[in-house]
Amino acid sequence: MASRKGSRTRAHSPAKPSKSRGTRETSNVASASRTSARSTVSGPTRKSGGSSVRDAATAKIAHVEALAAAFPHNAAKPSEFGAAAREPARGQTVEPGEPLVGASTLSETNASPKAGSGNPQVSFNPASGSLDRVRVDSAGRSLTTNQGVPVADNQNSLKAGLRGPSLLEDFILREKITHFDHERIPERVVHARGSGAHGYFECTAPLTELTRASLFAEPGKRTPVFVRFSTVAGERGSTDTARDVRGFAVKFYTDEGNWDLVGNNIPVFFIQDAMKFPDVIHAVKPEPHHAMPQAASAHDTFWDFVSLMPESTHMLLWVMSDRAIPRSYRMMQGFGVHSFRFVNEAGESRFVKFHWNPRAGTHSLAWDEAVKISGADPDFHRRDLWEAIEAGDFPEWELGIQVFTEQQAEQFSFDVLDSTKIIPEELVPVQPVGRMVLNRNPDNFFAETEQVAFCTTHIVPGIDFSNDPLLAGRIHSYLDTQISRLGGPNFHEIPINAPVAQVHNNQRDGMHRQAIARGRVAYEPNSLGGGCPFQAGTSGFMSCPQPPEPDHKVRGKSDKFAEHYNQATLFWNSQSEVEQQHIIRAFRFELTKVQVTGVRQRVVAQLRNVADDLAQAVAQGLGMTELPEPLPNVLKRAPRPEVARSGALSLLARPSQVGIRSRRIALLVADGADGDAAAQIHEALVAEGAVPRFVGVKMGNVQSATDQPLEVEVSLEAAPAVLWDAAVFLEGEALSACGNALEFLKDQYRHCKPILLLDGADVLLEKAGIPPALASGDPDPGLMRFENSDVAGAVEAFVAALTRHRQFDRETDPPLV
Ligand code: HDE
Repeated sequence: MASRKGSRTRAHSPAKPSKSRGTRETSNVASASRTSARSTVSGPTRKSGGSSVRDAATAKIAHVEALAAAFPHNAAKPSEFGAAAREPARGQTVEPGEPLVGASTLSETNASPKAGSGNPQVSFNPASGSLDRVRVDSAGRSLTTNQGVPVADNQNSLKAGLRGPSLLEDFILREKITHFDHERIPERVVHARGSGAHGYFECTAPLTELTRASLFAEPGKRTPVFVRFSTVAGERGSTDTARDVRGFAVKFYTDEGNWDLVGNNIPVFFIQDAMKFPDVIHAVKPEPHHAMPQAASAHDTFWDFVSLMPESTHMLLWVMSDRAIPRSYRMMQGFGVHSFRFVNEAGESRFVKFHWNPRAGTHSLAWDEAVKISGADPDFHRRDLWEAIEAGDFPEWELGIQVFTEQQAEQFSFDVLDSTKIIPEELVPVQPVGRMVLNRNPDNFFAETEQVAFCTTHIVPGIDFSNDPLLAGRIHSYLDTQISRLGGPNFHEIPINAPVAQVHNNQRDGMHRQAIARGRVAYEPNSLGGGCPFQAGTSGFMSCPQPPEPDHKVRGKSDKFAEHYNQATLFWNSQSEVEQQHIIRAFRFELTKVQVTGVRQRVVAQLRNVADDLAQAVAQGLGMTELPEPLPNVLKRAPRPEVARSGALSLLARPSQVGIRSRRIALLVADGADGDAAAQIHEALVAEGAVPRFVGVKMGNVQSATDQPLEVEVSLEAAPAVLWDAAVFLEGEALSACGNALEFLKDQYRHCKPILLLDGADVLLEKAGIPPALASGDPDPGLMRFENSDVAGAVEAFVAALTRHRQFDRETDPPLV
């Protein structure tokens, strides 16, 4: 028999078990009331006398009676109705006189290494909190079965004789194989391919005027986050660098519960109403008859659908832009897309849109590069994120908000509930309010990144939904999908999903339940649990009241939703010339893959409503001799857009704020390279935070001209040009004899990357067929030739070019080399 540790009585304890307090005598049954306590059927009609209480069982009965008496009726009931319901009352609650009142069993004080310490943690749910409680390490441990039984032999199955048949009896083999057979769970319906990391969000500006959300309460306040980036269309094992929207989902583990901001790297969406989501996804996914193509929108069904859905036009411009082939997850923006609401302590609400801006700047791949990376390293973005965090180069974003009122929204030419529209920053500026830093890789991909469950319904007091009809569908979809993906309604208990805030409710049971609820009360209102857990009243989550719409129950959209092209034109006009060219080429590529000419025609007709120069260029690329008529416009007269050009929409608007940190640089070496120059360049680039590596024709050492051996870290065939941001050729002449090196140089050139050439530049350029100057005759600032004696000058020019990322002046269509 174990004793309860520490006194747990309350001052107002109605019945005080005198000497035996703190000790439950679970044997020694004596009095009549004690006898009734041993029965689980009925009990005394009169209360047992407090003074005669001597043991835990009768004490519990007395305390329960006292609790029940404290609730003569449901005092909170009136607050459910009429005007009172606007301010829900805090639930009625009475503190029980003894912790044992809430116990499921009097025997809970009997300690055991499994059942627990015998000292229950009252008002506490250890299933919430940090991941330390479930992290496993096997150092110094022997192998066991899942039942903890040590395994003697992990090499051989059990057989009847050394050459005999295996035995069904081998429970160890069967447990191992059975678990293996069930290792996979269904992949996400969309966004199946992704990578994640832990970090924190730090509030930099207090937002108490706008929202009561606790994470924005004071500058310096940090909230843990887990972030998952993803592509949309591809399956779990598909390539990272497909042309696609990127998911940007952030789970904030706030002290008032989890908030999931499940956004994308593009601020608009293809459709306006959730009703069309299965259609757009079916159209973009591999075609159902032959399951092709994987992770690509370049096929008939996608373009057939979107060209019949003019509201997709704006999004199509973004997806055909370089936004859809980011250089890195670390170098892309994120957006909440929908208008949400901020609600302050006084219950006042305003609309809010969320923006993530990367400190590393917004940078993208070249399309030809993205295609080649898919072969060279399909995990390109996953590796990049992992390596940056391991190296201590923590990715960072600034969180910005656009806040506006209902009255402002009414003035806009577009509807703020329409997710195919942005709010130009010229209309509502983006104000910075915090920063997010990703500083820890997961321990285990499956347990964390695969099992993390984002839901738009995970929202905290101070934030609320708007009536965006796309958001409404998401509110249903995410919770629903996790139930089948993660096997039941208890996915919130999987450690990566569990909040750090305490969880207390009356939800019970279901597949894979982890929490063991103490006590017998699983309903509310109750008196037997002291009213707990009680409703929080106005300190809890309160939905923001919204004025009713005039016509109830209608399937339709407001008139402003019918304008489909203004913002597509705005996006087009806001791009630099280079970006426009990339958009044209992306449309050309995608539509060339479309086989039905009528669909191609329809897309060009759609583009005529955006800009004729765009439609014309795409049509030319497709060999169309005549431009089709523009698609008919739903609106007779489109409203005048407020903004004709918005600088913020160009990727070039956000250069790197961290210089060339984490940029991967190939230092190509061959016999005869200047070892001193190689070492100096390497050192200078490391000092800038870049990641230079020696690349050679094959692994091993090359003999430098200065006699010290240079060790090749990776070969040209294992790490081709597309995996590097820039290259330095230290010994051109020797390298010019190698086809792989020439190919490397050509790709670096074609993808507009900075190239630094030292010894033997002339012969190398000549053999690769690379023009030493731009087509205009001007020198190519990204193609740098230096004497070995001027390493300092070479590095300076190289770093400056790399900070600009690409040398687009060099680009031609088709490419020169
Ligand atoms: Fe999603 N989306 N979505 N989506 N979405 C899912 O939830 C859905 C939409 C987004 O890393 C699914 O857990 C509907 C917009 C991200 O785990 C699913 C609609 C935006 C992720 C789902 C949308 C997103 C998802 C699939 C239209 C940008 C990955 C698996 C009404 C604001 C989260 C899952 C992660 C995932 C439904 C539209 C972003 C099926 C019905 C708009 C980043 O529930």
